[in-house]
Amino acid sequence: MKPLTLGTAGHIDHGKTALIRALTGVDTDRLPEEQARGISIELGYASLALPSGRRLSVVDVPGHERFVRTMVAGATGIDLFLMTIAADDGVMPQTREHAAVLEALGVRTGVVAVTKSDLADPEVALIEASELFGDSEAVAVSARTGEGIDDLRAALDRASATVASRADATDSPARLHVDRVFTIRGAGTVVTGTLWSGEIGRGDELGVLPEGRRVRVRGVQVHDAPVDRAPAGQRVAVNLAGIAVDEIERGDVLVGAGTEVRASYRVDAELEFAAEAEPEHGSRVQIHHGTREAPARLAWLGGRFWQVRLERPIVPAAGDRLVVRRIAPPDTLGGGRVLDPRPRRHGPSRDVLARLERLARGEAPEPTGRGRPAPRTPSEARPPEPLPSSALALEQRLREAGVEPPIDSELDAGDLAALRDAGRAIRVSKALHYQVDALADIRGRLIELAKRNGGAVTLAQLRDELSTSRKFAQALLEHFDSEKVTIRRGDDHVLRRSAP
Ligand SMILES: Nc1nc2c(ncn2[C@@H]2O[C@H](COP(=O)(O)OP(=O)(O)O)[C@@H](O)[C@H]2O)c(=O)[nH]1
Ligand SMILES: [Mg+2]
Repeated sequence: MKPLTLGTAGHIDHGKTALIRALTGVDTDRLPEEQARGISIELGYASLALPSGRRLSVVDVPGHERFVRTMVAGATGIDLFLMTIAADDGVMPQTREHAAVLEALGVRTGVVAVTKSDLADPEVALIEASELFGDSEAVAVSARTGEGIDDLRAALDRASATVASRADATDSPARLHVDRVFTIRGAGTVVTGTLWSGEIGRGDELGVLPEGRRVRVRGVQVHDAPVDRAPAGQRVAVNLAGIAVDEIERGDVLVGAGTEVRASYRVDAELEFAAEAEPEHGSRVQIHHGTREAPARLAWLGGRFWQVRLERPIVPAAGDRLVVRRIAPPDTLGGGRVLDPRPRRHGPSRDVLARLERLARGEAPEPTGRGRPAPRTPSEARPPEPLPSSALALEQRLREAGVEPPIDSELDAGDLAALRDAGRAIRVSKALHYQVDALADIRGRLIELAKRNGGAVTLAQLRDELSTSRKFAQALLEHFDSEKVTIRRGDDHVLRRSAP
C-alpha cells in the first residue's frame, strides 16, 4: 500500500494531540514550552498503523488562532484530515477556519472525531459535524477511556482507501516543501517535510529553491527509520551535504533533477472566497503556498481569476494550492489553485480570460505552461500575438530609444496598451514604458555594474554607466527595486541574492 499523510485539524483544546497519542503512543507536544503550557505550538509528527496494515504519516497541528499559519504549513501536502470537535464544546472558530484551510488546499477526504465523549454526550457535536463535513464519517471517541478509538482506526482505513497516493505519479521529479531544519551532531543539516512528489534517495543531487543552491543527499529517514529511497506521500527527513543549517529554512523547496518548477513572483490563479470575504482589486493579502507565506497584491482578472503578485518568491507548479489570508486582523479568506505558475505581468483582457478558462478546464496550456523552462523575459513567454503594424512601429521606436524612451503622453495610447498586453513594452514608471529587450539589457548592465561594485549601485553610478540623466536612472532603479532585482538601503541599491 502506497504511503499517505494525515493531518489533524480543529480548535485548540479539542483533543488533537491527546487523540494522536491514543492512536500512536507518540506525544507530539515535545517542546518544553508545549509541555509547560499544555498547548501545541509547533508541528508534531507520528506514524499511525491501521488495521489493514496501512501506515499513515501524521502531522499534528496547533489549534490556537495565533498559529493558523503553522497549521497551514503542516496541512499543505496532506492527503486526508482528522478533524476533532470536542463533545463538550462543539464547533468553534478554528474548527471553521481549519475547515476553510482544508477546503482551500483541496483536502476533501477525512474523518471527524467527536472527542471527549467521556465528558459530554457527543450527540450535538455529531450533528454539527455532519452539517460541516457531510461527506465524512464522524466517530465519537475518548482519548481518556479509549472508547471509540478502534472505530476511528477503521474509519481512517476506509477513508484512506478512497485517496490516491502521491507515490502513484512515478515519473514526477522530487519536490519537498521544507517545514523543519535542524542539525544532528556528526550528520550536519537535516530538513523535514511532506514529500509532494517523486522520490528522494541517498546520493541524489537536489536543488534548493528559490536560491538555486545544489546539495547532495547523505541519508533519508522515514519516521526515524533509515531508508534507501523514500517515495512521495509521507513525511521524510533528509540529511543534506553542502549546506549549512542557516542556509535553508521553512518554506524553501528541495527539488529533484529534471524539475520544471522555478521560483516565481507572480502566478495566475483561480481563487474562491468565503461570502463577504472577496478581496478588492489591488488588496494586499498573505499568500500561503507549500510551507512558505508571502505578502502579495491581488489583481482581479475577471470572474474567479486573479493575478497574484508576490513580494517574495514562491516555487509553484500549475495545479498547486494557495491559501489566501487577510494580513490584519489575520483570517482565512479563501484560496484556490495555480493555473499559470509564471505568467507575465498583465491585467484583464479577453485573451487572458480565454486562456485562463482553458487552463482551468485542464486543456493543454500554451507554451508557457509546466513543460518549459522559466521565460527570461516576458517576450519569450508565449508566441507573439498579432499586433497592428502601428504597434510594431511603436515597438521599434521604443527599442531604438533604449535607455531614454519618449514619455507616454507622446505616444498612441492604444498601441502602447497593445504592446503592454503582448508583453513587448514594460511600464517602468507612471509615464514611461521600455521595450522589453531594451529593459532586459539594462537589467544585465545593472547587475554587472553591481557585481563590479561590491554588490550595490547608487543612482549616480547607474546614471554614468548608462550615460543618461538622473530622471531615467531613477525611474529604472525604482523599477528594479520593485521587481526585487535590488533592494534599497539608503543611497545604495543592493543586488538581491535571489535577483530574478
Ligand atoms: N476527559 C477527556 N479529556 C481529554 C480528552 N482528549 C483530550 N483531553 C484533554 O483536553 C485537553 C486538550 O487536549 P489536547 O490534546 O492538548 O488538545 P489540542 O489542543 O486539540 O491538541 C488536555 O488537557 C487533554 O488531557 C478526552 O477524550 N477526554
Ligand atoms: Mg495539540
